[in-house]
Amino acid sequence: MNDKLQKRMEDAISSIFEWPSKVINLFHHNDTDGLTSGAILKRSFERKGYIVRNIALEKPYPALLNKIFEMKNQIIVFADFAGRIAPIISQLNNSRNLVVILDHHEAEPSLDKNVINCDPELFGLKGDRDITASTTCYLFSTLMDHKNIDLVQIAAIGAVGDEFFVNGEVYGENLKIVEDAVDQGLIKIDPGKKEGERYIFITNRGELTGKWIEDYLDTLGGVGFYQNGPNMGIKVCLDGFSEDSDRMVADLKAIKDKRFNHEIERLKNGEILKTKNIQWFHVEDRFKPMGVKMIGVFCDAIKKMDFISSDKYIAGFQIIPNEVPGFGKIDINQVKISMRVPPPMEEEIRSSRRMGLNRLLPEATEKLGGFSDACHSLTAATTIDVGKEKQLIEEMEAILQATN
Ligand SMILES: [Mn+2]
Repeated sequence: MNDKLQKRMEDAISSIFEWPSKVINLFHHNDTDGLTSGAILKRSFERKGYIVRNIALEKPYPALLNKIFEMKNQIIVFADFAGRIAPIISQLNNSRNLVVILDHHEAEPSLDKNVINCDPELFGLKGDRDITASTTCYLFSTLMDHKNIDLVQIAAIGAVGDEFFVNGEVYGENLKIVEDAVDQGLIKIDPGKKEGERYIFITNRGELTGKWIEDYLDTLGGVGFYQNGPNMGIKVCLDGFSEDSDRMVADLKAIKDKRFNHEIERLKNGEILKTKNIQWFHVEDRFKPMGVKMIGVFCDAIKKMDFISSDKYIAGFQIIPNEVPGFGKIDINQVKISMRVPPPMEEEIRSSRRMGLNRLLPEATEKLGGFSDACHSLTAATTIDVGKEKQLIEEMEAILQATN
């Protein structure tokens, strides 16, 4: 591993061991990478005698961060997010708690000695190629205690699940840990296959592909976000598949199909609004009780359907509930927008004939004081205040028309 990253992690570990509290407040993302990260950290800290309070978050919204940093004298760990907002966290923390960030997204250095940012992006690794949060957390846990190498298969599930492949294979640090899992007899590789199908995990349920496990965990974490799905996902990572987890996944998939089909009917019946370059719709709270990741999944699901115009960007809005499991009521008062493009436009964006979503959406969002997070050229999502939806569409049209 990178020496400087290792040193940073070792500093973080000794700071935790020296801190007077024996409780870890663990906040982790709710996708496959985030759940596997959470599972690895939960087990590793529990082995050291800590009480772990883990809470899955879809995003570290500002209102949530304010609430979290009402704490003092605590140990707080963030996994699979927060690398980029280390400066904001530093300000909010003001040295009162010990904070460790184990992320792999774009990163900024911390400004507080008690906020230790172990994001590998700060050390020259690429989070969208070399290393997932699960691998970052696994390396951290093996530095904490070498015997945690038995958690390598969980790390590999995250490494395959985040879908950063080079020529159909995982790469860099992710590749090293997958090879370790192969050596331990926990993964087999099917050389005839690519990407998520290539890695076969040996589980209590027999041999399962990475893709299959990813779908299972994403369903628990994303569809089941408001129904204790993330904790079931962590339990699956640590203890294996069970009848309970299977039943939960089946129930959640049924909810998802029902909500999606209902919405597709509405859109087919004309509930889709069109401007010059954008086709958009609002699901309000009709996706309840699913998490807000589902608006992006839904945009993906419909982007090839025949009621979709092939030459307009696709935008869907979903209201973010004012509650977060583990926190109770919290005034977020925001709406999420997810964007995709129909397949014919993908090539136009790749060849720069049309503007990528990574520019269009964040620029418009910023004008309205919203919160941009993960924006790529073909998939993007941000959040804005409830009530500004139409304005956001107009801002995007203005940006597009100004550049034409
Ligand atoms: Mn990740």
